[in-house]
Amino acid sequence: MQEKGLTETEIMEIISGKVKSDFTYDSGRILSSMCSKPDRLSMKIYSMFLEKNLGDPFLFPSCKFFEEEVVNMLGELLSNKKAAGFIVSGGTEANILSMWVAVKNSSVKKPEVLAPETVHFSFDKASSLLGFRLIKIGLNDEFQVNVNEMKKRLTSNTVAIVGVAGSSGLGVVDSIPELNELAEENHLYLHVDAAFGGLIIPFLKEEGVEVPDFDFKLSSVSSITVDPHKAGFTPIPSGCILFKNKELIEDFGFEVKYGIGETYKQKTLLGTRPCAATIATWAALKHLGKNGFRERVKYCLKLTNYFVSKIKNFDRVKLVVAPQLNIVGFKTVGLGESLVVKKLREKGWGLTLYKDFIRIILLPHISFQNLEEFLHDLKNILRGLRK
Ligand code: 0PR
Repeated sequence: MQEKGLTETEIMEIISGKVKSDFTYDSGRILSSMCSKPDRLSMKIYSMFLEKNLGDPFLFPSCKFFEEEVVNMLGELLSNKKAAGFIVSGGTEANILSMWVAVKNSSVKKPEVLAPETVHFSFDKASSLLGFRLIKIGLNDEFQVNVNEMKKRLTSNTVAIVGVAGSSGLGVVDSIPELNELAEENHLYLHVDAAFGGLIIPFLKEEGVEVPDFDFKLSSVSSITVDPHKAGFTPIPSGCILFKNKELIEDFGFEVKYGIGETYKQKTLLGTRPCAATIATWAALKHLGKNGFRERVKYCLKLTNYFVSKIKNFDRVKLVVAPQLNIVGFKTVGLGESLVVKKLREKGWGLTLYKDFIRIILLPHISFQNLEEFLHDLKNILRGLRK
């Protein structure tokens, strides 16, 4: 740190120079992100409450109100008005919390958790932190978890099973109804990672798109991760962990012994927590309403169908699987996907290679015009590489 502080102008100059190299949602050229441009009002509100700490209910009691309201709104959307939970820093913290509760609520000495191969790497972090063995289960032809294989891997040490509702790579929704049966028969904790799908699937179903049930409608679902900062159009950080009911987390937590005489249990990984993000999340959900989400999801569906209809006819392009949600994975047969991505990035497209395929996530910051331009560039790049 330097002795004398810089002026506001100097600081702004340095920052604007640096952020120039970043992609922006406004350009419509970010094609691989699970996040989108936050709702305008939620960004304004975020900047107004930066000093508030959700981790200090004594000083900032209103924060609790906003957190509870968000939990209630998301719980109701996911078929459970009795859901309990927390606004957390994102899907990673939500998934870690679910596993923390599952392990703590069991008396197994060497706990094991079964999850699909496609599970997000936050479960590897949870396994490393909490000391359970994470067993990854293979997939069926639809890239969903192979439930029979999962059944075979159950042992007396299994404490939880995990399903994904919108996998990170392809947006695949596992057969959560079958996992629900498995959990019910074996009295297991069932966690559903709907970090991305949680705010999309309920509205896709309204449009008649066939997606498996995935939420608390299924009686043995113990917890769900749903991230407002992904398809909920809120500023980062905003994740949410929902538990089936408050009894499930009653014994869990760490006592806070200071305050105004009463003690309470803190049940999140973080202590000091950004309440600005929680109030902004509350504002986004209230401001958009179900109609706002419906419209956005309908638009994403149109974009996805359009993109798929076009790319299907491209020479040497192969879809990995027919998309269930608004995520499309494709391969460029014989033309090296990493080289194709490199060339697309040179053309100013913000996209990444997901393992061995190109992942496109169709969200409202992308216009049909953007897609046309992208398809045009892709076609030219593929043509150039074939020569
Ligand atoms: N669950 C699922 C299904 C996810 O896709 C993700 C994130 C998480 C949990 C974790 O959420 P947080 O990142 O909010 O903790 N998936 C993003 C993705 O695959 C995360 C990401 C983004 C990873 C950029 C790497 C990266 O470079 O897009």
